[in-house]
Order: sequence, then structure tokens, then C-alpha cells
Amino acid sequence: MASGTTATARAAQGAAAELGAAFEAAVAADERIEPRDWMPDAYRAGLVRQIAQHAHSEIIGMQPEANWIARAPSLRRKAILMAKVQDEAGHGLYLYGAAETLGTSRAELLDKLHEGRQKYSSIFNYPTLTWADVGAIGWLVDGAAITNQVPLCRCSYGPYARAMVRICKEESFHQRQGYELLLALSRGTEAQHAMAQDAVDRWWWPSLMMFGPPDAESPHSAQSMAWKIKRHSNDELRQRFVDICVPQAEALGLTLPDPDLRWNEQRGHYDHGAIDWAEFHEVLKGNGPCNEQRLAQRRQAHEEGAWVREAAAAYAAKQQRAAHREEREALAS
Ligand code: FAQ
Repeated sequence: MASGTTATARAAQGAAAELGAAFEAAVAADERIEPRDWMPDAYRAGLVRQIAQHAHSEIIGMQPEANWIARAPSLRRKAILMAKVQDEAGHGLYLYGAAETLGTSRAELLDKLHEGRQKYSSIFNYPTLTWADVGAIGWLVDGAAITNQVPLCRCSYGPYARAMVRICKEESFHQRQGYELLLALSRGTEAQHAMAQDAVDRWWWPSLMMFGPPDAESPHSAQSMAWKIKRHSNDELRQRFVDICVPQAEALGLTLPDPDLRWNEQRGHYDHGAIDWAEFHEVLKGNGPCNEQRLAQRRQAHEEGAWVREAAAAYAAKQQRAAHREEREALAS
């Protein structure tokens, strides 16, 4: 009996090792891992963590800009902004859909967000004080998002990578509209130029924080990169973003609020000043300028949307009953 048990345990161990080796080989060969493939529990959990945080960021990220829809300065600007905010809701849906393929429901993830048990991007805890902030968000926040997300199109997990392809196309439009908005303000009156500069001054540093803590303090990076969930480290992507933004700021006629920003011939990159990581950690702890307001508004929107979810569920059940009835009638005839 004892030897039978040992043999069974050995066989199970052998099968698990084979599955693990097949997974590692697929990752090494740059093949995509799909929902039905075996994957280590930590790979699944790591993906759910990142995708959920990403999805939550998209839907909470609707709030700062939605604040300006009713006050957009022209019909054209209003239509663009409405479309952008709706796109962000769509991005949230693609991402919750990707998380569902890992066995986690949207309802479960939303509960965690509402209870403060899952994070969303630090950037969305800052206020949008003027119309120029809409431009700064498009240029800098969407710009940082694209820099971070284009490599995610090659993420090893198929559904996340495919969602990112579509999201990046839309983010690219978002970034350009922000740039164009800031350009118009920068070339406008003196007051408009000052408003654009003030917005860039306030959004620059928080945008650099979007890339996450420095590599040496990033607990998830090493494993995520080994599994090809992330393709580049936080600092690499942050540097890429800084290098892209400096000439864009010059073209805009605006300055970046960093006296230490200068080209480093040896590195072939721009050096930048120290980031205030104490501020980042405070925002993550819930002490940013708008954390409370963002979560309260999100919870309220969820509660007010209960009737929509109920109506959609009732409609789906009705459709299903009708389909079953048709099936039964077809079988009987
Ligand atoms: N904010 O070990 P790492 C957008 C957390 S979408 C808050 O480096 P990782 C579109 C991190 O989760 C913006 N938390 O973690 C838009 C972890 O916490 P945990 C969102 C942050 O995952 C535009 C801990 O710190 N984009 O903007 C932040 O390897 C305009 C340790 O960090 C994505 O989510 C932060 N900034 O790297 C929408 C992209 N940074 O889980 C509306 C996908 C780090 O241990 C309007 N995500 N943390 O409790 C990623 O690429 C990665 O998850 C990183 C973080 C790079 C964000």
C-alpha cells in the first residue's frame, strides 16, 4: 500500500515537472500562453494582480478628465473628450475580460477595488484644476501609458497581449489629442500659455511615477520579466519616456520642471533629477490629494449602476430561456 502511494506521488510529481518544463519552454520560445494551458499558480496570480490594477486604472482614470466634459471650451473639444473618456471605459472592459480568462470575475475584482484591497495607478489621485490639465493628461499620462504598454503587446499571456494591441492604438490617438490641445494653448494668449505651463509643471513628476518604483525597489519586476509578462524594467521605460518628452516639450514651447534635466552624451540619454518617492508611497497608501474622492465616486457609480447590471442579467436569462425553448421545439418537431 505504502509503495503504491509513493508510486502515485512520484507519477504526479513527474507529470507536474513535465507541465512546468513545457510552460518554461513555451515562454523561452516566445510562444503565447493561452487560458487553457497549464501555468504556475504564481504566474496566474501575478497576471491577475497586474491586469486588475491596470483595469482599475482605466476606469478610475475616467474621472479626472470627465470633470472637464461639461466645461470643454468648444463642441469639437467636448466631442473629442467624451470619446476619449468612453475609450477608457472600453479599455477597462477588455482588461477585465482578460482577467476573466484567468478564472477571476469582474465582480470579484471590482469588490476588491471598492474595498481598497487592489491598487490603481497613482496618477489618477491628482486633481484636474484647469482645462490645460486635459492636454497634460493626454500628452504625459497617455504618453507614459503607451511607453509602458507597447511592450505589453508582446506579453507572454495571449489575452492580455491581444487586449493591449487595441488599447495602444487608441492611447496613441489620446496622446496626440493632448499634444495638439497643449500646442494650441501654448501658441495662444499669454494666459493660455501660462495655463499650459502650469499643467505640465504639475503633471510631469507624477507621470514619471507611473512607471513604478526604481528597479532596485520593485519586488515584482524580476519574476515578471523572467516570465515575459514585463519586457522592460520600470527604470528603462521611465528613461525611454523622458527621452521622448524632452524634444516634444521643446516643440511645444514649454519647459519641463526639472533643473537637472540634461543630455548625457556618454549614456546617450537625458539625465533627470531625483523623483520624490516619499510622495509616491503616500499616494499608494491612500494619502494623495484625490484618493478618497476617486474611490467614493467609483463606489457611488457602481451602486447607481446596479439596476443596469440587473436588467442586463435579466435580459441574458430571458434570451437563454428563449434559446432553450427553440432547441426543445426543434428536437420535438
Ligand atoms: N501606481 O514591483 P512593482 C493609463 C505598485 S493606465 C500604483 O514595480 P509591477 C491609461 C505595484 O502594483 C495606467 N501602484 O510592480 C489611461 C506593486 O503593488 P502590489 C496603469 C503602483 O507590477 C490614461 C508595487 O507598487 N497602467 O494610464 C504603481 O512589476 C489616461 C510594487 O511595484 C498599468 O497598470 C503606480 N504608478 O510594475 C487611463 C500598466 N507602480 O501589487 C485614463 C500595466 C507600482 O505588490 C486616462 N502595469 N505600483 O501591491 C504595469 O506595467 C506594472 O504593473 C507597473 C508596476 C509598471 C505599473
